[in-house]
Amino acid sequence: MVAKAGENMRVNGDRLWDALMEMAKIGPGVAGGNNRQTLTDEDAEGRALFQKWCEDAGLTMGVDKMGSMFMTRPGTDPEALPVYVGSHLDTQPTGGKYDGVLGVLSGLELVRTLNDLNIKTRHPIVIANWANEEGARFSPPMLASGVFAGVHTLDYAYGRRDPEGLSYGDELKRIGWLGDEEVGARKMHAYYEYHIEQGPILEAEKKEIGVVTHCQGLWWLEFTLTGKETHTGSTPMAMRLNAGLAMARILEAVQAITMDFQPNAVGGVGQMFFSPNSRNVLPGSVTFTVDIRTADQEKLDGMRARIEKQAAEICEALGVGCSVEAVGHFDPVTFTPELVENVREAAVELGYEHMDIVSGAGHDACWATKVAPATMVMCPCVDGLSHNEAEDISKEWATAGADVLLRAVLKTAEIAA
Ligand code: HGY
Ligand code: MN
Ligand code: MN
Repeated sequence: MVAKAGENMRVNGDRLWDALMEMAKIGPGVAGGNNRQTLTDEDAEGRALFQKWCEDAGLTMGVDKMGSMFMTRPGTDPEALPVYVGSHLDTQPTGGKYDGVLGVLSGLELVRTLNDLNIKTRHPIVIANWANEEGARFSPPMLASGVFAGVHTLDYAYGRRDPEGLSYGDELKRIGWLGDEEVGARKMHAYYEYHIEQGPILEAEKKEIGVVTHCQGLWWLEFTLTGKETHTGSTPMAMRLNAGLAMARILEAVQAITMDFQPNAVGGVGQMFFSPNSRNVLPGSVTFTVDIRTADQEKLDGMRARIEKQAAEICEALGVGCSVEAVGHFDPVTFTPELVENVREAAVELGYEHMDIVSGAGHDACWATKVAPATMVMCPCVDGLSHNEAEDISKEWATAGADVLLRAVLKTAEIAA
C-alpha cells in the first residue's frame, strides 16, 4: 500500500530542538530560563534571529503597526487565504525557554520540513510572532493579537505603560520594529497555535498531545488602595489607615471566594506595589492585580462581583480608599470544532497518546477565534511548571506536538497536487 502524499511526514526534531536552544541564548535569565521581555533590546535581537531563519527558508516578512511579525510561504492558489501558525517570542522576566517560543519555532520547523520534501500547499502558510503576548511589561496580555482582533484600539495599546512609565508606542519605535501594515488588515483562513500546557495534566495522564477544546476566561482586576503614610513606630494602632492590612485581607478573600467556586476556577495575585515602599512608613497606597480564571462564564463574572464587593467592605471597615480597574479580560473561549478534530485525527494517525484539554493559560489563539477558525495543540511540561526559569520539556514531547501541528495544518492548507 503506497502512503498518500505527506502521510508519513514528520518534522526534524533535532533541528527544532537546536533552534529552541539557539533562541534561548538571547535574553538569558539568571537561572537557566529567559528574560526576553517585549520591546526590549533582547526582544529585538530574538526577532532579528527569527527573521533571518525565516528568510533563509524563503519566507517573506510583513510587520504590522503593533510590531507583530508575519512570515509568508506562498501557496499555489493566489485566491486562497493563508493558514496561520503562531505564538510569541516575548517572555516573562523569569520565563522559560519554551512558553510561546515552541509555537513560533515549530511553525518555522513546519516550513523547513515542507521545503525539504518540496511539498507545496494550496493555501499560503504564515508564521506569526505576536508582540506582547505575556503582558508582563505592558498589560494586558495578548495585547497585539487583541488589537488585530479589534478588541483594543491601536491608541489604547500605544498608551500602555511599563512600571518605568515607558509607553508601548515609544518602545516599539525605539527598538525599530514599528511596521507599516494596518493591524488586523490580514485575513486568516485558519489559525493554529502549538504551546506547552503550562500545567500538570498531560504529564500526569501520560499523554503526549493536548487536543485543546477550550480556554479559560480571565479577569485582571487592578486594585489601588489608599491608606495614610505614617510612621510605623510612633503611630498608635487605632490611628492607622493601613492599606497593607487591607490588601492582605483582600488576598485572603480572593482565596476563599475562589475555593467557593471550585472545581475548575483559579484566583491569585502575582504583582503588588507599595508606595513609598519604605520599611518604616505605612503605605500611602498599595496597588496589586487580582488574576481570576475559569472556563465557565457565569462563574467568572460571579467571582469578579464577589471579590469587588468584599474588597470594598474590607476597605470601608479599615477606613482605606479602594478603586479597581479591569486591566485585562477575555471571555472563556471555545475553539473551532473542525480544527480541533484535525488535531485529534493527526494525533491518532501519528500514534501519539492524546486527550482533550482546556487551556489554563491565555494565548493569542483566544483572540484569533474572533477573526478566524482557530485552535491549539499542546505538549506536556515537566511538573506542569511554567512562568518559571526551570520550565522544561523533552525533545520527544516538543517533536510530537510539532508533528501533530504539521499534519493538522496540512489538513487545512491542503497539499497541492
Ligand atoms: O497570562 C497568561 O495566561 C499568558 O501567559 N499570557
Ligand atoms: Mn505563552
Ligand atoms: Mn506565558
